[in-house]
Parts: sequence; C-alpha cells; structure tokens
Amino acid sequence: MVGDDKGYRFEPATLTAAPGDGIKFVMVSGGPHNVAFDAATIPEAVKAQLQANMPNSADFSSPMMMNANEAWTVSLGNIAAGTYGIICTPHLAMGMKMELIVK
Ligand SMILES: [Cu+2]
Repeated sequence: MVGDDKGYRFEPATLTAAPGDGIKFVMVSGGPHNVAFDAATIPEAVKAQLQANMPNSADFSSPMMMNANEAWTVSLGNIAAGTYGIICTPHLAMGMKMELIVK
C-alpha cells in the first residue's frame, strides 16, 4: 500500500490467488491505509467465513495501518472463487482500490 507523489494505490492493483492462500498487505508509505472488502462483491455464502478470516477487523475492514512496514494478513481459507473488490477507506476518493481474483 503506497501513497506518494504518483498517488495512492495498491501495488499490484490486481492480484490472483488460490483458496487457502494468505494475502499479506504491507504499509509502505502515505498512510493511514486499510484493507476494506467491498461487501457488494462478497457472495452471501462467503461473508461469515471471510470475516472470520480477517484478524482484528469488523465490517470486512482491517485496522488502519499508520507506519511503514506495518502489515496485516487475510486468509483465503474456505473462500470461494470469485473476484473481490478491495478499497482503502481513507483514499477511495483518490482511487485507491484493487481486485483480488480467487481461482
Ligand atoms: Cu490508503
């Protein structure tokens, strides 16, 4: 998660992973950033499992990460294939979002 003179962004903006993988998000610069799944992109049958897989989180949103090298990991254990939208709440208006493709 990066914020600098080129803008605010997830790098990469598209990530493909497999069910069972863990995805580690690292705060690089320009925080605070968080990892917020777009609930509209989460199948109903997946919601409870995804929330359970998100440590220290509520409403599908990770804690804010303030400092460089802070990190947060979500497990994709028992998460169904699909395309999940993720945003950074503080920087959504600046276009900070990504797609997580689980397949
Ligand atoms: Cu951000």
